[in-house]
Amino acid sequence: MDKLTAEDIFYTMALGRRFEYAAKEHYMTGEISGFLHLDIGQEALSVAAMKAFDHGDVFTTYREHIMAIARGIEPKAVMAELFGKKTGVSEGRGGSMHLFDPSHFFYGGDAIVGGHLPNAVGCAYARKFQKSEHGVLAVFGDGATNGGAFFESLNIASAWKLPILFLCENNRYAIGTEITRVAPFLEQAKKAEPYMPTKEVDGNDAPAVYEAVKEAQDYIQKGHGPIFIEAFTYRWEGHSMSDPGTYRSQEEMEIWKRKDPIERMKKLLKERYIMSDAQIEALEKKADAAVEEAVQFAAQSPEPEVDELFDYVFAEEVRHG
Ligand SMILES: Cc1ncc(C[n+]2csc(CCOP(=O)(O)OP(=O)(O)O)c2C)c(N)n1
Repeated sequence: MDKLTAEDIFYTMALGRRFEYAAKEHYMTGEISGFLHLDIGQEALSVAAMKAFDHGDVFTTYREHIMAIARGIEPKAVMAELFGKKTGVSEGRGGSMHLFDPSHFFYGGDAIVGGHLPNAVGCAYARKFQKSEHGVLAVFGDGATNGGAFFESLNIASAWKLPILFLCENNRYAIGTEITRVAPFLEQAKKAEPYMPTKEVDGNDAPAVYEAVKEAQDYIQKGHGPIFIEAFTYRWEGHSMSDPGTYRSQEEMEIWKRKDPIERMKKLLKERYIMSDAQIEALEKKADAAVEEAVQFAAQSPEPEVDELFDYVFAEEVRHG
């Protein structure tokens, strides 16, 4: 990974974490409502995967604010969406779980666990049919690998050799359920082994995620069919704002906090890329300013109009002939 990419990944991770803490704060004050799932602790995976997969369509889950930003969507538009404002990326209609921007090939933000996987497979089918350069990246949690939609998606993607990367974000918990209580093993990639090549990666190691996703993107674009990566990481916060997370021990959380992906990236910038403390601090300050600007923009933006409430509810009928 070159220095510019490493710097960009660090900056986006720092921005992402600050963004999430700001979202938490504004949820507490009531400016953000509905559900809010934070990604703190998982920034290496979210940012590096998006930066590496620069040539294709992305389908992901409700824990997607940082992914949307890393994909290139303005932090202002993401924060305004969380605030339910008209200037939000989904015009205030989606909220935290439904960030959607076709101009960045970012199709959610899906609230249904594993529900986006068949959609992603459908998109991969379309891309193959169109002979497009685009591959598809589908990100999902360990919990999603227990649903029928997951197995159906792997099956058809492999039978039809579709250009899709299945990226499992294994943070060990599906709300309060530890993965080995509902699956016979910790490594969910084992479920994909009969269907496609699989790879495991340390999800807190941004360069490792970046390289693995780049390689996988190249693989699917060459027409070899689907591929599966499992990245191991940990979320520091509860499942959502309504979850106090009492099912995890303090000791377990401390172990993972010591594996902080941002501190790790910072160390790398200093040691491998010879960046000074002042240079790193400047990036952090830039991230602070971007988040402050995003919050101000969101707070000052208008609400959607009530008389537009039913727009986009039904598709416009297209008449042929
Ligand atoms: C089909 C379906 N079942 C149940 C739920 C409720 N639910 C929301 S998130 C979640 C846990 C998912 O865990 P995982 O896939 O590991 O993702 P993570 O939250 O850890 O990122 C559940 C059960 C849902 N949204 N959709």
